[in-house]
Amino acid sequence: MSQEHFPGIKKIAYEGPNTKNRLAFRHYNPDEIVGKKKMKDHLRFSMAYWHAMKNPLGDPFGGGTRQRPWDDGSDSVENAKRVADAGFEFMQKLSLDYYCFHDRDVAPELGDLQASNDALDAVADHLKKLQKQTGIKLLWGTACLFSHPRYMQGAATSPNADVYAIAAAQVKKAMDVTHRLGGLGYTFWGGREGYSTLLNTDMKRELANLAHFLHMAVDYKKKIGFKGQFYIEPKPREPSTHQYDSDAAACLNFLREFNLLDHFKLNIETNHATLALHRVEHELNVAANAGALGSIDANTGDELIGWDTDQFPTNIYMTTQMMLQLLRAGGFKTGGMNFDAKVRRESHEPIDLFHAHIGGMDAFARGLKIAHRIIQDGDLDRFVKTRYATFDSGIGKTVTAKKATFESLEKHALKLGDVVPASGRQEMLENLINDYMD
Ligand code: XUL
Ligand code: CO
Repeated sequence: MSQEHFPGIKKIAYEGPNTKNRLAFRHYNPDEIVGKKKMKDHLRFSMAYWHAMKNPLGDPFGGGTRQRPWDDGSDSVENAKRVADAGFEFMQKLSLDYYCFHDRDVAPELGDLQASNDALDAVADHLKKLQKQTGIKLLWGTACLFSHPRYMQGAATSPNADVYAIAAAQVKKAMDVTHRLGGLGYTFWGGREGYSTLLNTDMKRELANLAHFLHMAVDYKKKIGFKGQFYIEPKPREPSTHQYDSDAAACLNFLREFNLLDHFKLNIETNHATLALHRVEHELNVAANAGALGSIDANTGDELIGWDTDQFPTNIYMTTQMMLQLLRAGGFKTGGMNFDAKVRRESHEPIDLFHAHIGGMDAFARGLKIAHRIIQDGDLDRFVKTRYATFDSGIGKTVTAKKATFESLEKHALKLGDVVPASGRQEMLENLINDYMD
């Protein structure tokens, strides 16, 4: 790392909640112990290469606004290496211990597949060197199967077998590189795996092709000895009208139907949950209940705009709810908290990238500490347990033990008068959560 890409910005330090320095952590103190682990081991923060390093910040009405002095926009390997240098300087200055990339974020897509593969290999050598120098790890890799025009009708669900073959070759290469870089995981986000109209779509056939694609990935993983975790990242719409991996429940059903559940966990993204009309804690809970909560793409959406705005998460109530789910599920094993988020188009200066990540990291540090205290105190969990207490004794216990039948329940019901369940006490519990928000 020869040249400094963020001159004037020192390594961001923890200075506590009363500091006036906007380039400091107020809550994220990486080595502070919360429960049994350091904060950094609970949160496992990761930089999303595509947003932090590459996103020019265009929108449907205008082009990019962002100053990225580290990227000359050329398709050269030299440029890609300089972008990587900037990325690793950025991660070091922010104490981001992990990063995630698509093949086409780190290296250019060139005229033919072989040339693109060669460029990717050359940049991967450089990334390996940077990882070694800094100790920063690859959380997961993935392949971009959605930007190139050939993928306009999908990749693993394309109606064209040649497109399907190119997508397979691209994933094979991205898995090789992820493996070579010691990646802890590999993500499949559906990209354009979905459809716009059933008038031209054989959904059954497309899903069978997608399942076979994922089975081939599982086979290849074994073949090359890649031990990283596979993830599927649900998203309901955008870019397609109907995305096949529409939410956590749909993904789990697909994985079960095609015998893939043992090989995949889910990567849950907040703004995707919102687009599916779910709270992110719902999606995390659905995944955790199936033993499939793998990783998190941390961001948030603007509730007044109907698309995937990928904003940095700053809402402490939301991060608290997320951390409650994560802690109850036993925390991350292979996954981490990947900031799949971009600064606003108006925030075009390099320093804005620091403010954005500092805010997100502090918001999750607070959420972690608050959620830990809520769990330690136990009042919330005790309330929930008590709410279901009728299933712990008497007739309810026969249900829990799966001994009940319609006849046995009818016999019991006939003896009952009218029954009024206890209050759900939502407002009291919302007040209880507020008590922790100091
Ligand atoms: C798109 C999205 C992707 C995946 C990786 O909405 O979230 O960036 O995280 O392909
Ligand atoms: Co994502």
